[in-house]
Amino acid sequence: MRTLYQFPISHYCEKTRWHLDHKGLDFQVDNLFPGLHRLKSKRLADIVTLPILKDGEQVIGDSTQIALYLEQTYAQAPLLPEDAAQRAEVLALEAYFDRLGVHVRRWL
Ligand SMILES: N[C@@H](CCC(=O)N[C@@H](CS)C(=O)NCC(=O)O)C(=O)O
Repeated sequence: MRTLYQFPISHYCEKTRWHLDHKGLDFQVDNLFPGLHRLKSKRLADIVTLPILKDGEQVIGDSTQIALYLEQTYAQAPLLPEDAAQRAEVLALEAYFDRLGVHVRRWL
């Protein structure tokens, strides 16, 4: 079974939900309480942020790492283009919007 440890309101967690949905992968969510989530996130992946995905025995933290893991593990419905230049561009855009996300969160 796949479990996504998340905050429902987090845009990083939403990004991972989109990736799982896009690949047609079933998952259950475990909604954690902000602050107390660190008890579980530290134990699971030794990080303090969500999302964290548990896929069988695999535990992956960070929405970007989860996307790369899904892409490598599940071939269907690719998240990234095959062309190397386009792939690099998508990853650069993704990193850019991840940084922007921090400012959006602060503003909200
Ligand atoms: N780079 C991380 C950022 C995730 C992130 O900042 N998550 C926030 C929620 S929007 C979080 O878990 N914050 C909790 C904390 O810092 O204690 C990712 O892409 O997963």
